[in-house]
Amino acid sequence: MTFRIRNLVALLATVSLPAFAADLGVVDAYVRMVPTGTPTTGAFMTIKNSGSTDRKLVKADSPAAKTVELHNHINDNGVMKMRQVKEIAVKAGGQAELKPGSYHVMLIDLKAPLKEGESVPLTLTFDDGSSQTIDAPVKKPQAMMQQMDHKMDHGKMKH
Ligand SMILES: [Cu+2]
Repeated sequence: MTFRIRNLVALLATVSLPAFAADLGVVDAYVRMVPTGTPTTGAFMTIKNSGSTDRKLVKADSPAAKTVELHNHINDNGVMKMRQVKEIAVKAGGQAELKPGSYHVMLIDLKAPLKEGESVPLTLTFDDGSSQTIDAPVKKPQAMMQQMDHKMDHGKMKH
């Protein structure tokens, strides 16, 4: 009897864990191309939650940068500023859009210059303890985005 229960518990553990993590999917991830010598850049993506529980992105990591932070842009009296945030909500049945001018993953102190066409590995950790590693291709921002970004005050952060 004990043996059977133990087997059942082991079986449930193997079955339920991957299914749980599969509720979260990342699409359209990319890292913004920056000129050589620029120490920081942003990573953007859409995180979809097909599950029935609200989730939060709580941490991001990458071997490409010394420091990786979750950021948001806020409008401070008409000036856009970046702020570090503890988490980014991904509502049940919804999605979180990480995009220029909004939430993003900040890569600080890049270890090597970015090259267009290459990919940067990003590991995203969620509040349920699950994590996934994705490859985000390095892309040049569209001209309009670039213009918009240059008008932004990034505070003490060098961009
Ligand atoms: Cu930022």
